[in-house]
This record gives sequence, C-alpha cells and structure tokens, in this order.
Amino acid sequence: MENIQTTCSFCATGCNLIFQVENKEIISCKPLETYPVNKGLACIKGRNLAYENSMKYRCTSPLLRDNNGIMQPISWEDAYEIIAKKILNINETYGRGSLAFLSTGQIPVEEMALLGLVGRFGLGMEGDGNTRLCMATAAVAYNQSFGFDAPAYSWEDLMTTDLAIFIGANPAISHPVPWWRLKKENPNAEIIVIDPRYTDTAKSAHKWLPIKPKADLIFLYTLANYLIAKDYIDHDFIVNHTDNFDDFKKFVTKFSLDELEKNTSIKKDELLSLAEDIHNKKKVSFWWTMGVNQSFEATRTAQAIINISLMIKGFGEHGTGANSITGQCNAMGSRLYSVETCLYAGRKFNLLEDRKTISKILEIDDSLIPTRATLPFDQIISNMKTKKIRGLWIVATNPVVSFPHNKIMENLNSAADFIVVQDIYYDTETAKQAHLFLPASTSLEKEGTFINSERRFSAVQKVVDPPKGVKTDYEIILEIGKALGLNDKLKLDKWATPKDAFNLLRELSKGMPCDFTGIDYNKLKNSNGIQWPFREEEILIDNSRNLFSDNNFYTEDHRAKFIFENITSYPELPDIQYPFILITGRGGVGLWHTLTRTRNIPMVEHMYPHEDYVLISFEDAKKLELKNEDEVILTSKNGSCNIKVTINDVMTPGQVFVSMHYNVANKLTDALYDPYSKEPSYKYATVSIKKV
Ligand SMILES: Nc1nc2c(c(=O)[nH]1)N[C@H]1C(S)=C(S)[C@@H](COP(=O)(O)OP(=O)(O)OC[C@H]3O[C@@H](n4cnc5c(=O)[nH]c(N)nc54)[C@H](O)[C@@H]3O)O[C@H]1N2
Ligand SMILES: Nc1nc2c(c(=O)[nH]1)N[C@H]1C(S)=C(S)[C@@H](COP(=O)(O)OP(=O)(O)OC[C@H]3O[C@@H](n4cnc5c(=O)[nH]c(N)nc54)[C@H](O)[C@@H]3O)O[C@H]1N2
Ligand code: SF4
Ligand SMILES: [Mo]
Repeated sequence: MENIQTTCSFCATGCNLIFQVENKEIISCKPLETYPVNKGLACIKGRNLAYENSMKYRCTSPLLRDNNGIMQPISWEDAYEIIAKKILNINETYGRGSLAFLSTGQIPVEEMALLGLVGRFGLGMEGDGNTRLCMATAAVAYNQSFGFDAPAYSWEDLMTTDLAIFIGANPAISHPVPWWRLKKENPNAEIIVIDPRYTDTAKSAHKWLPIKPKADLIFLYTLANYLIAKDYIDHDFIVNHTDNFDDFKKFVTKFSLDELEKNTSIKKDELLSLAEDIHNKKKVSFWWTMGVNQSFEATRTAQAIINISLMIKGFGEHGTGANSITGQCNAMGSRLYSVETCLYAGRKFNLLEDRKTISKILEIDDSLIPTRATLPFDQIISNMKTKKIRGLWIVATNPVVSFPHNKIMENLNSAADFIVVQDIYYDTETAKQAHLFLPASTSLEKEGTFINSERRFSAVQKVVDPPKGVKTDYEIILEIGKALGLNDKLKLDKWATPKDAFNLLRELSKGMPCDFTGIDYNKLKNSNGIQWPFREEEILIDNSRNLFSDNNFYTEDHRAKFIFENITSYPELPDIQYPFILITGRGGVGLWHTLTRTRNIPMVEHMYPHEDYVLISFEDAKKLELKNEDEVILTSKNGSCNIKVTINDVMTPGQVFVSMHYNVANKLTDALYDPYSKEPSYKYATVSIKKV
C-alpha cells in the first residue's frame, strides 16, 4: 500500500489529498490533516476526485472524424502526423493569425507553459484561456492598481479577520473549505454578504445586503464617499503609499446617500451601519468572486473594492485587504505562465528587455516571441466565424457550453478547417465539434504544479498511471511540437519533462514579483506548498505570507493607484417584453462547471437534479401562477429554452437564476464584455417567463 499526496484539481482553494493506492488502484482518498490550506477538510468533489478516472466516457486512442462524420479511432502517430499536416498547411496558406488555441485554468503550470511555447512562440498562434471567462477582471484590476497581478492575501486572513465582507461570492458552494474554516476557526468574525440572492453564504452570514444586480459600483462609490466624509480613513497610508486619492475623493462626492436605495436597493441605514462596522472593527477584509468579475463594468467594480481597502486602516496587515478569490485549481498559473495575456512570470510582451530575458533563458530566437498579448477569447471565436482563424486547438475547456451566448459556438466545426479537442472525455459538447479528438489523462494520472488562490505552489503527483493509450497533456503538447518540426527552433530538448519546464519557469521568474527561484520541484512534493514570492536563499519561516506588508507596490513609483470611472448605464433594463433579470452561476457544491468531471460521482448523482431548473421567488411564482416543477419557456433577446421551475427564498422578486452547469444558461446570456478585461457579463440579462 502506498500513500500519495496530491492537490485537488477542482477549485482554487488548493486542498491537498492523500490517496491510498494498492496494486495500482486507488483504494481511498482523504484530506490531508497537516496541510495548511485544508487542515483535514475536503468537499464532496475533492473526496470523490477518483471517480474522474472512470472509463465511462473515455477512450484509449485519438479519434478522427471520417467522411461520414463518424469519429474513428486512429493511432497517436497518425494523429500527430495529421495535426502537423493540417496546421502547417493552414499556417502556410493563410499566414500568421490563422491559428488559435483555447486553454484552461485546470492543467498544471508546466503544461500551460509548454502550450504557450509551442502555440504562441512556435506558430504565432492566438491563444486565450477560460481564465478570461473568470479571472481576467481581477488580473487587470490588480495590474492597474498594484502594478502586478498580485492577490496579496492568504487563506489565513479569513481566519484572523474581524469583518469579512463577501461581494458577489458564494463560498458556501464555491469555496467550501475556506468557508467552513472561517466559520469554525474564526467564530467571532462578523460576516457580511453583498449579493442579489439569498444564497447559502448569505443565510449563514450576520448580514445580507440584497443588492440590485450590477449596482455594486454605485454602492461602493457611495460607501467610499461616506467613509471619507466621516474621516474613517488612514491619511498617513494614503499620503505615503498611494496616488490619485484627491481626485478620487472629489469624484465620489457625486454619489449621495439620497440616491442609494433607488439605485442599489440597499437602504441608507444599511450603508451607514456597514460604514460603522468598517470603522469599528480592527481588521476588515473584502472578498470578491464572479458576482464582481463577470460584468459590463467589472474592472472598475473590482477597483472600487481595492480603493476602499487602500483607504481604510490596516492595508497590508493580516486579516485585511481586497481579496479576489480564484476559481479553478490553477487559474493563477494560467494568469502568469500561459503566455496569453502576459509573457512568462508576468513579463510584458511590449518590453524588449523582457523578451530578451526570455529568449536568452530559453535559448530561442527573439523574433519568436510575440510583441502583443493574444486576441481575447471572444475575438478568437468571432475570427473563427469570419474564417480569419481556420484552425483551433482546444485544451481542457468546454466552451460550447461555457461561452456566453453560446449559439455562436454551434456548428463551430463547419466554420473551421480543423478543430482539435484535447480532453479527458470524448463526449463533451466541445469534443463533439472536433475533427480530431485527443484523449488526455486526469490530474491523478500526471505530475506538475498548481498555484492556488493565495499564490501557493503545490505539487500534483501521479497517483495512478493513465490507461494505456491515454497520454498526459504534457506529452501530447510536446509531441505535437515535435511533429510540427519545432524541436530545434524551440529547443524542445530543454522541455523534456514537467520538471524541466518548472526549472525553466523558475529561472524566468527571477527578479519578478512572482519570483519562485527558492522552490525546488522535488522538495515541493509532500510539502505544505509554498507561496510566491519565494526567492533563492530565502528561508521559509511562515506557511502563510502576505504581499504589501512593506507597502511596496509593483508600480513604477511603488505606490498603489486609486482608479475610478463614471458609471456605465445598464445595457438593457427589464421591460414589458423581458420583465425579469437573469443571473447565472454555481448551483451546488457537488456540481463542477459543465459537469463532465462530476457526473460520475454517485453521491452527486443522488443529490442534484439531472436537468436544469430556474429559481424563482415566491412572489413571482404566485403572480405567474407557477408551482414547483412546472415547465416554462425562458426567453432573452439571445435565445430561449424550456426549463422547470424551482420556487424558494433565494431569489428576490424580479430576478431569476439559472445555473451554468446544464447548457441552458448560455443559450440566454448576452455577448457583452467588460471593456478592460474582456470578461463576459454572464450575470446580467433580461428574460421573459411563459408557462408551457
Ligand atoms: N461547486 C463548485 N465550486 C466551484 C465551481 C463550480 O463550478 N462548482 N467553479 C469554480 C470557479 S472556476 C469559480 S470562478 C468560482 C466562482 O465562485 P462564485 O463567484 O462564488 O460563484 P457564482 O455562483 O458564479 O457567483 C457568485 C455570486 O455572485 C452573485 N451575483 C450575481 N450578480 C451579482 C451582482 O451584480 N453583484 C453582486 N454583489 N453579486 C452578484 C450571484 O448571485 C452568486 O451568488 O467557483 C469555483 N468553485
Ligand atoms: N452562464 C455562465 N457561464 C459561465 C460562468 C457563469 O458563472 N455563468 N462561469 C465561467 C467560468 S468562471 C468558468 S471558469 C468557465 C468554465 O468553463 P469550462 O472550462 O468550459 O468548464 P469545464 O467543465 O471545467 O471544462 C473543462 C474541460 O476540460 C476537461 N478537463 C479537465 N481536466 C483536464 C485535463 O487535465 N486535461 C484535459 N485535456 N482536459 C481536462 C473537462 O473534462 C472539461 O471538458 O465557465 C464560464 N461560464
Ligand atoms: S474546496 Fe476546492 S480544492 Fe478543496 S476539496 Fe473542494 S473542490 Fe477540492
Ligand atoms: Mo471560473
């Protein structure tokens, strides 16, 4: 019997699990008691991670679509040859910009980095990830405000804070382990939830502020105005470590308390009481997730949170901060190492010096390194539709379900000359659009590293071998690189194993805010994980470290910036035709995204509905004469669907909710994006409801 420690590959909490393995089979899985992140806890997904390995929807060789449209098994050698031929052909015929990849926050750092190398450096591909649908807003907000995409906090801050304010976050479902730890380890902390819905998180908080959807920016500016007026601010910190406060102060004066309730549904008294709480509690922390990130004015909303945290006492101290919670297990890795929106380790495409550092360390020609970030996800898709992009390589994401207004993804394969889909399962909605499918191993069948929400590197260790005929993403990407003839050009010999990739990235991180030159790949295994930065020669004293305790930001003048802008008007308001606001998001602890990875878990099968449902308030149900299980047609300007009704106290009248899991929500959502982050505004559309 062997005990193998690895990192959970669902959410970005980064729990570590111990798998017992006998005769190459997993016997049991339990959360690691000593790991600082989860301390013996794990949710239903982590505990049941092994079901992901089930062979029910997996195949053991690549599949190629034949002339009749049927997927037929082929050998890996043939698959690589076909990919090389097709891709090189598209590249030669249509030139730079005719190829793209779509990637993920759910594979190890080393695999992402290799995909970036082969795709962006080797072939000049565009290449974006599902992190765009998720963390792009936080990344842009931090970059602009702090000078680097640097979430400063540790999970420990939740355990030491006196006041935790969750904005557009439902950790009771989405990040259950930190949520449980907060409740257990920090019972005296006051918890306030700002969410239009009365979520499980809101229900067990001390206060719920039922904000009107997308009214956060007005609310936060009004709150800032009031805090400044009451002088509940830290003048020394503002003067010594920030820029632009005076302009901000002037700007927010126009957000008066008189207009608050009309604009946000939050009563004046509630804001006053929140302001007093913020002033009276010693350590105040803000935590935000997709209710903020996925909006048409998301970046400025995230920065409105950052502004308040910079203004009040305690910035940089434990238990405080403006903390964006990450979604996928390795979204943080994708943000820094996928060569999509920045070069390796957050280096900049447009800086010659950064490009030179990379070409020198990787021993490749400067000219291979792109001088700009990728086109964003939505533009890659629209370039497919207009045939500017002819070939698409999709790795570990299922955009046919998860992309907004997903009608645009229908018949993707007839739009493109060649689509390769690389997934664990051959039957995802996206894999069904592939010309060629490549079967990849699960996180339990490979090695590498993840970076969690609090910047912690942790080891992914191989628990069992992949089934014969299935390959790791690392192997697949490397072999494709070789088949494309990129071996010499990219010095692929230097990238032979995930460990080699890690060591190259480590060197590339030197001197950057995310410097991890002090982390050893082998020593990371079976460890407590290590947060970046961790530099060569540094000694690890504390398992949890925060950024900015020295008030030293990554901007040129080392100061944080107050960034703000006028409010954007709603793209559409409820009217006679579409009287309800549609919100979308997570539906349960056991449900993961497009369900490919959680459908095999027996407990999940028993616990959750097998088809989608729309949540409606009691009041609206009464008005529309609906009862539970009634079927309705939901229609937005983008599409419509038949769906069953669930009536409960979660929803505020005038608002309905459809989860993102069952391929219904994105038939209705709009193709609308934040102007800075290009993250989709998944959480706002207007719809009508008709009883069938
Ligand atoms: N069980 C489970 N856990 C997950 C995932 C999963 O699929 N299943 N996915 C992971 C990933 S990738 C991510 S990104 C995270 C997402 O984690 P969360 O962001 O917590 O999840 P969501 O349900 O998308 O959105 C959170 C809340 O935002 C609220 N909201 C909507 N509009 C607004 C608004 O205008 N203002 C405010 N203040 N709130 C609003 C919604 O009502 C919802 O309750 O979860 C991670 N964890
Ligand atoms: N309406 C609406 N839509 C949303 C959201 C919302 O709140 N509302 N949230 C958005 C957010 S935050 C996110 S993160 C996205 C998620 O959207 P997706 O990334 O499209 O969702 P997943 O189901 O996680 O897809 C991951 C795919 O990768 C496969 N996979 C998993 N691990 C591996 C691996 O190691 N290797 C390979 N090759 N494949 C693997 C899985 O089987 C699955 O098919 O959805 C977004 N879409
Ligand atoms: S909280 Fe997140 S990381 Fe922890 S076990 Fe659950 S899904 Fe895995
Ligand atoms: Mo996400």
